[in-house]
Amino acid sequence: MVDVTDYKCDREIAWCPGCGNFGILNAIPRALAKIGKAPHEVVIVSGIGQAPKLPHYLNVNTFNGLHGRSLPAATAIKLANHDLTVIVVGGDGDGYAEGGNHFLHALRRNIDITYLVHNNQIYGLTKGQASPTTEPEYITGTTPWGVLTEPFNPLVMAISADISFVARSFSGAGDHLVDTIAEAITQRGFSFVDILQPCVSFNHLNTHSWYRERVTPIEGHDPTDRRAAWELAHKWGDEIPIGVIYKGSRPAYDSLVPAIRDTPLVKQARFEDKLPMLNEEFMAR
Ligand SMILES: Cc1ncc(C[n+]2csc(CCOP(=O)(O)OP(=O)(O)O)c2C)c(N)n1
Ligand code: SF4
Repeated sequence: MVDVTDYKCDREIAWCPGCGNFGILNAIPRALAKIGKAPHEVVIVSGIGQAPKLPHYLNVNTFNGLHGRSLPAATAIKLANHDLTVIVVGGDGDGYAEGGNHFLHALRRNIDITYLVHNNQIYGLTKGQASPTTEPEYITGTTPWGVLTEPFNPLVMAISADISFVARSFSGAGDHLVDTIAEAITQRGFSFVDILQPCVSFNHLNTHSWYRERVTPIEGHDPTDRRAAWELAHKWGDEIPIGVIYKGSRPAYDSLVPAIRDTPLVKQARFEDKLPMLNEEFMAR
């Protein structure tokens, strides 16, 4: 029986008091305990930023790589050992700017991993520069005339790519966030959750109360209806829908690769063990 305390870690947390990241740190072990996943069965992969510090604060297997490069590392881990539950955490800068190219290709592959983006609509770690999801007109150090472009819509991208699971939640949503993460992890294929997460130090527009006044749980929506999902994904403003927005039906990538479909790489004979057989084959040519 898995318990949230199995994930407990006493390392000192370097986030600002009141940071929305705490809600996500609290929800992930609750979601894992809910579905009975023990720490040794899970790897949390991250890049660089405030959000990617999250796995340091849990007793869990971790791979901490370069800024924006977490998805390729997670893909490799999953393909090498698809018995592992692979979760990726990162910020909106990490995922939609520096890692935007990798996001596109992870969507295309529908790899069986769960991607949780802490979307605080700002670069937190590097002190408040605009990110691809910063609101138009918002003034930051890199946008002295205010953001002049339209924000990137990651949900629309994910629905367009027809991945297995697309959801939005809020770091202050408690059980809603736990249930959404648990469902994302149990869903086969690429599961993506955009989590609204206030950065109390550098984003003074999208605050806890700003999000709380707007987030509205989705009701009566059929997540297999792609057109309805597309419309929900475009809703932003006075009302911001949270919940499961889309469920696709494409097969997960690892089920398509003949070399690993039945036996993950880690369980296959080592390459050195195959050498005598390969030598024999080549010499006979
Ligand atoms: C390739 C690269 N570009 C830029 C940086 C500098 N850098 C580190 S974290 C960061 C932004 C982090 O913002 P975000 O990903 O939104 O995460 P948050 O800190 O808000 O959680 C940047 C630009 C870097 N480390 N590597
Ligand atoms: S700078 Fe923002 S994202 Fe980083 S710890 Fe502080 S509140 Fe959180």
